[in-house]
Amino acid sequence: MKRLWLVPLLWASAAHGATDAAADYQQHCQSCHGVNRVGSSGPALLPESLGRIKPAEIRQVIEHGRPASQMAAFAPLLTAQQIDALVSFLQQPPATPATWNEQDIRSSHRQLADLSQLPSTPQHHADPLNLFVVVESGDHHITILDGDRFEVLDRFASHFAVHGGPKFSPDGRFVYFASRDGWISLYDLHNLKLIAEVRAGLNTRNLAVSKDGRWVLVGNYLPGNLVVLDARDLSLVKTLPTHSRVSAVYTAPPRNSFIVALKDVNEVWELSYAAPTPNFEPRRIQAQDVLDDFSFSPDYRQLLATSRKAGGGQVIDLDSGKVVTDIALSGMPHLGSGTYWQRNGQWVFATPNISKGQISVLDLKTWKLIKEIPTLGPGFFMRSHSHSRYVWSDVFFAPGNDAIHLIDKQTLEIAHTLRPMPGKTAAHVEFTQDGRYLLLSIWDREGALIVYDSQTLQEVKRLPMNKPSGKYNVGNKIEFAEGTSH
Ligand code: DHE
Repeated sequence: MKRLWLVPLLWASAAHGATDAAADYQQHCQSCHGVNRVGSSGPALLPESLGRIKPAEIRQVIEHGRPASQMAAFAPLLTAQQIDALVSFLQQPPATPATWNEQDIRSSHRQLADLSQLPSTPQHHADPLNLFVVVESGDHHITILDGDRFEVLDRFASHFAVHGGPKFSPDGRFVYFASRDGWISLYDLHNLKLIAEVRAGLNTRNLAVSKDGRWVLVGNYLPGNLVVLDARDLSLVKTLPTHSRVSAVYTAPPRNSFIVALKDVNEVWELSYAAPTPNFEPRRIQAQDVLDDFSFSPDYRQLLATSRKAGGGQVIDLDSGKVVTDIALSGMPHLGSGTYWQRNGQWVFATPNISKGQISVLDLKTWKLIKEIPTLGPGFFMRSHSHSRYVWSDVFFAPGNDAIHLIDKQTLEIAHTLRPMPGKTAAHVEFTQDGRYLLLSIWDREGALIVYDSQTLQEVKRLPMNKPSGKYNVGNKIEFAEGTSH
């Protein structure tokens, strides 16, 4: 008999907690984080948006706020139980599923400047092809840097959590950003001005720009779809449902197409933009596994993807759609960060591994493993330049992540290990267009961008920055240069 009483009591108290949290959300959070938690002036608070944050951190932010942001501390207003209830409430999907349709995309579009009224030549004295775009993830800002003098030309607020590399128009004048919250922004590097923005989804992965500069493709987790935008002003062209979360989108310049990685189905999609008015109908390449982290051969004929079934990586020929080979790679390769170079007249490809402290080096013709280079710990990013003797590779996931390895591209040995700021994570490098200098990030709120001479390895300059995550050189990016990310 007692049990019969206990169950309804527990149920009633759980239901009461949920109702309280919903009411607390409405009262304290909704004005900034939006109706149904889809975001407004503050970021979206959906499970897809919060998945990367531990519950303890969510709790900490509610209690104490976020420095240098509008997020206030709620500890004085809410009890510990109310905060606990809010933390679990935010990790559950909303009672009414969050949606974002074509009308929402159109309504979110904002034209911030009239391009036709702006000069079409650079309105600054820096070399437009040697600018750097730096994402400062600590306080969600973008810095534009003169790549010759290493001086700041502009710094502006981005949307919450820009992720993936910003992508450029083929002439290097425009740069496009994607935030995890779905906002796509268009910025003019000649006039140092934001031109337009649009919210393409509620939870976005990344974007790609077509080789001809006409289209921007956005890949979303929520809703699971692709969004095609007009690259001139980010107006909506088309949405394509994928019936799967989209892991990432890439442009394949020699193929005049976009390649799409899908998270929930065994398919890779190719969307041609070769026609004067493309219809973006996908060519579906059937795969034997979910393939969601890619790298490409330099000619974009072959795709190298992580595959659990293949025990590491799988190579797909993009023309035939057939599997070329499986590659056993035991350390969970992070292929998207891989890089290639010439060694003894042959192309080699190297990738860091997320679960093992080793760099895997492959022959790009035979796809045979040449060497596994032991490192101080699992890494995330690798970078080089055709004029650099070394590949720079971090140890992102290890306790000693203040170290960065310089791997000799010919001997495949670690030639140097630097510790630019002991105790602070050193990661992500990008070279100047001529390869003479390189910029390295210290991923800390009191971090820095450190400029090195790539030959002497001497530090040339240190610019204090707020967790500078990635940095991207315009010239290297628009040339799809060897050694950088594409
Ligand atoms: Fe990234 C690029 C996926 C977590 C920083 N990341 C990419 C790309 C993909 C990807 C597919 C290439 C897209 C592009 O450049 O257009 N990233 C993923 C994940 O699946 C993962 C592991 C989990 C997730 O939730 O997304 C993940 N990434 C992170 C982070 O936690 C990092 C370190 C911090 C952050 O900003 O979120 C991070 N990812 C980056 C950066 C790039 C990136 C800086 C661009 C690299 C480049 O040099 O081009």
